[in-house]
Amino acid sequence: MPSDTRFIDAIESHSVEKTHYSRTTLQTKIVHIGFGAFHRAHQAVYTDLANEADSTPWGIFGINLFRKGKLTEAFAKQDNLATLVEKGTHSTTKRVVRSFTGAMNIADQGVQVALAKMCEPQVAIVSLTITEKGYCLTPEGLLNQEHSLILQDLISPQSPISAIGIITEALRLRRRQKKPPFSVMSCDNIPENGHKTKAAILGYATLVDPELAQWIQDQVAFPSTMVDRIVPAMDAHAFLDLEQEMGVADDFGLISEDFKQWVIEDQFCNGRPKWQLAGATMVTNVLPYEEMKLRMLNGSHSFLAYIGSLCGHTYIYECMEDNTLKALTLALMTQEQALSLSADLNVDLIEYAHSLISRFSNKNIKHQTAQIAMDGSQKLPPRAIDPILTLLNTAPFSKEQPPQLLSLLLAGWMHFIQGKHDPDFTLVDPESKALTTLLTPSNSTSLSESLLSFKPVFNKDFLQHPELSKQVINFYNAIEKQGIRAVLNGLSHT
Ligand code: NAI
Ligand code: CS2
Repeated sequence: MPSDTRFIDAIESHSVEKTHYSRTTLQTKIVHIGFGAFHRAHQAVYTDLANEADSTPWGIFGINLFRKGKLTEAFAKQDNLATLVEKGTHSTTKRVVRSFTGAMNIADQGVQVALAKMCEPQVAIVSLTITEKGYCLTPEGLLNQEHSLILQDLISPQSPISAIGIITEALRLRRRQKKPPFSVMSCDNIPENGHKTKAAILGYATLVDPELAQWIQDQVAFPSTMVDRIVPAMDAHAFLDLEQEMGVADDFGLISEDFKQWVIEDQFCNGRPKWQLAGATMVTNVLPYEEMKLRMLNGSHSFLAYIGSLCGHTYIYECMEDNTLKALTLALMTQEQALSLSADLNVDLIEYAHSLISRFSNKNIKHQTAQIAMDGSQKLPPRAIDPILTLLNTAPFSKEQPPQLLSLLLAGWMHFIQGKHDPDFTLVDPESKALTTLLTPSNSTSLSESLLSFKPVFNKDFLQHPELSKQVINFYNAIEKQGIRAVLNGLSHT
């Protein structure tokens, strides 16, 4: 029974959107790893709405790997309910999300408690939002066997610490206990996220137990998904805003934009909620959707994260108030990224680009450029490197005339990671150590040339094209000598 009835009374008495299905029969059928902001404002909402439309509700149990603290106990006290304020440019929806059954931190309760949860017989899906780095992949998309978490898990696979090790161990236990497997569904911004998750898990399982790897190969489904909703990290100001909107404080509460989209490859090995009843699109191949969103939305986000930060903008909506930056972002979407997409989705890409500009312009969403700028080593390959390489063979571009704005994005990242634009700068990236070493000045090589040797971002296909590297270095030098504003003004897209 919830002990904090004050919280429940407050949200009951407030005018909030809420579902009405009975939660007395709500069982954990989904275990979600990476119980961060995005999952709670996206997949949890879709599941809540699908539960309302269907007779068999699916409950979600959240697991955090590395976070510590009493938050999960506080969540139980409010009966595992969470508030969400969805803010459009002109309207706001206050919502209470009712699809959760509980949450835990492995760092507090230990991995065996998490494994026991994942082995409950009715669990049918393990989903993930663990950020790009959580998959422990090489730049080629295979398991990184040298990754520190993987090395540790290979020593003690039955007490794993990586998400990959934990899922594999849970599948091993289920197989031994003769329980059906669960589907593994990635909801991270990674192209072909299902295939990559499968590659990581099979790569790891093969090292631990080849028979188990074969069983996973035969029995477990890894649907890919394209996910979209802008959900900024909460800060003290956002929590205050949320409290004023909802009439009650909620440490689990979030503020998101009002838009949401979810495209899911419909291949599950043990059932799924009827997410289509909540507006999700079920497809046989999610790749074209992922590519469109990752390049046009996320690629532009990374452009604004680096170039916008160098211009002194704290939030994405401020970048959209900067006319030069806004025009360049639209040009990046329509004149570069849109041309790099491999399949025709029958989507009007110009209209899509304008809708993204309008979402980015939403002043009610305080999305920090610095948040998006994090983990660039993981984000740049799918958002900038892959499209550039495609565009070298796509008119009007060529190997001699590479795309300008994507090159500028890369040069912007090279400046950003030096932190000269911000006296309080800290580089947040899983490769920060290697990058910091490359940033140490040497007499023989310039910093930009030195960074071009950073393999997680600049793969050998990229380095095969001297004009491409030259264009990135030219932009790098121009930013250094003339300043970012002069470089932007010198481009012809405004
Ligand atoms: P968050 O910071 O609120 O949560 C991140 C979660 O990932 C935490 O639970 C953290 O413990 C976990 N994590 C971090 N490193 C990990 C590792 N090495 N292994 C396992 N778990 C790890 O971030 P948020 O907003 O939930 O975003 C998470 C991911 O969701 C993003 O990286 C992105 O791929 C995806 N996403 C986020 C959107 C957003 O607007 N916030 C929108 C679309 C997708
Ligand atoms: C952002 C995304 O942080 C980032 O890298 O580009 O989280 C973005 O907000 C979402 O993908 C929108 O769906």
